[in-house]
Amino acid sequence: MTATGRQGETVHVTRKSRAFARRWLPLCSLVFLVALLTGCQLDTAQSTTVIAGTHNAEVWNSYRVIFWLAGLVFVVVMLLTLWISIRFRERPGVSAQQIHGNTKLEVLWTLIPVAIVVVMAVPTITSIQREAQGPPADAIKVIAIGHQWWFEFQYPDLKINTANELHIPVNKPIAFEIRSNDVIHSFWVPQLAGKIDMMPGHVNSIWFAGTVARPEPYLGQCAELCGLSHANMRFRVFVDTPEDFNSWAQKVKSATPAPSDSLARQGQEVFQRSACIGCHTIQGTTAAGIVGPNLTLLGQRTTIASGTIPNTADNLFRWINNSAAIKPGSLMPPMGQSAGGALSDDEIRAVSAYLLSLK
Ligand SMILES: [Cu+2]
Repeated sequence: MTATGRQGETVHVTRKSRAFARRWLPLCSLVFLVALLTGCQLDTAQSTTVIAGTHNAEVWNSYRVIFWLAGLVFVVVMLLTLWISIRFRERPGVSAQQIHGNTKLEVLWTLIPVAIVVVMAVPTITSIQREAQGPPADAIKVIAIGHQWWFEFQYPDLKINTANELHIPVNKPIAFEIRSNDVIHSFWVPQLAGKIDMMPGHVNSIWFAGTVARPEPYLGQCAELCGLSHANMRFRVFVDTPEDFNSWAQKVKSATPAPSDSLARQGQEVFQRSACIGCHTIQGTTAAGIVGPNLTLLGQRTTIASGTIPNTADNLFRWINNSAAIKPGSLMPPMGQSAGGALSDDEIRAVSAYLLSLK
């Protein structure tokens, strides 16, 4: 091929690639942008980058160093790759260049990653050491127990046992003893702390203080596949002001259920003579079962069914009637006659009113 021929061919190839870029670049950019935005979420309820607890703050210290370093590595490597691909590419009259055995370069790109790993290791190791020191002596002890598929919370010093909705006072360290009653679960409140496995036959521990008090709860959930309703195993953490926490704890401890209206009274009577009391405890009554969640002050909780549906009369009716229709695999047998249980619709409505009256 002659020199002119090669030149003409080059011009032709350049034109073709420009046309190709003009045609596809906008579309590719759009696809990339859409893919990028699908990762965005305005609802940050389960974002670990919203820091509302001491444990998350500790993790965030290491995370942001690693994140920005990884970002820097990405950008530098991409730019270098691009520059090298263009600068040393094969062109008419110029063959592609390869570099072999450049000792200076080899040493340089070995030392840089080592330095990066050292920089990442420092905050990581110091965080691990601080966490390993354990909770301060004045921490409130809470035993968190995973069940298929709900969370039990015991405050042994305060003599409180509750389920699925945890209350803690702001800026007060809480020392958790993490256990499981059946299979492996995982305790995780993205904005506060975790994840930490809840294992049968083994006690794990974690401690943190909630640093931002607010009326809305922090969402928590099981983070270890634990069976059919794993996705329905959620809980809520209320970080209260010290006054709110004390009045909540006082209320739970001194709960003496006395239904005021006749429907709730009828519900209490149905509850007491049914299978309910074999599994559930309601403080101040003869119901003392420990298989299912403790229902003391259930009327105060915002949700039922392990944090999956709002605590309303209609939802309580649906739950008691046939819990497995809401939470597949639920270990609570269907209570409604329509689902093979012993209670009529009226009786379930009365029990719902009774449970809602427990405030
Ligand atoms: Cu799970």
